[in-house]
Amino acid sequence: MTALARSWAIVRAVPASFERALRAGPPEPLDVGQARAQHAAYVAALARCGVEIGAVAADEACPDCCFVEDAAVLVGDAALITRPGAPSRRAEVEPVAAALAGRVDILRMEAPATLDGGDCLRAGRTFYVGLSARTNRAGIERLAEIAAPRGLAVVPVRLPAGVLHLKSVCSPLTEDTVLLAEGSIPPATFAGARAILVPAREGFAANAVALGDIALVAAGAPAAERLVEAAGLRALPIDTSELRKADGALTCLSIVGGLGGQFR
Ligand code: CIR
Repeated sequence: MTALARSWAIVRAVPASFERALRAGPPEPLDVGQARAQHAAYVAALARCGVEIGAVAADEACPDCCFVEDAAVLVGDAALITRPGAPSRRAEVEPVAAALAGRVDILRMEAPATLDGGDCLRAGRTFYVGLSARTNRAGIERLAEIAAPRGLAVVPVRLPAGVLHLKSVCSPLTEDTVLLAEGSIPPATFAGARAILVPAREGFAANAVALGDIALVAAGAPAAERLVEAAGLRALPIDTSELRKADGALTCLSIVGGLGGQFR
């Protein structure tokens, strides 16, 4: 496994209250034990890739707290602590800010701004940011304010109804390529990056965690695995099907920093 020197990831455990996590889909019961086992396997895979793990304890008052990506966005040497769009998720951010504090500068956003990290995709020097039910214009403007002095551009992306976050349908694979679920949003959205189209039947696998020359890819998506490998990365299948029932994809479960040329 390739060692990713100096890279680290903030992750957060699955609470017992996960059975009450927010979700758009049918209310089939969530199996907390299964979600915990899948989360543990995901964290172990990150560690096997050489990523140092910073673990934050679960908070039973926050059923969605394992989806740590939504609580902060890394912007170069800083982290923008978000104000999540779902009011039930706002208490998630402080422990995540504390975990990030020793690693990067901490910057804040104020009401009425809202932003979820799942809406923010960085490819090269550009952040593409979903304008969604969770992220509003004021949230995007705050991110742009922080990104501009760091030489990063921000491009808003209006999302179709029914798409929770921008990264529900895509994710960065390298500095200049993104995986994109076919039929979700136009490939031309990413002016500075090439979109690699994942067949719609495997749309859930368009969200992968790229770590240098390895990518964690949702299990059960052979076409997506082949596309990732054709792009020159090794695909490592990870089953997070139980977490997906609560609308969580692979990137949602970590905030990864220290990668040479951060592109998440
Ligand atoms: C929510 O609805 O907020 C959570 N159940 C799922 C959040 C997934 N996070 C992400 O895509 N970054």
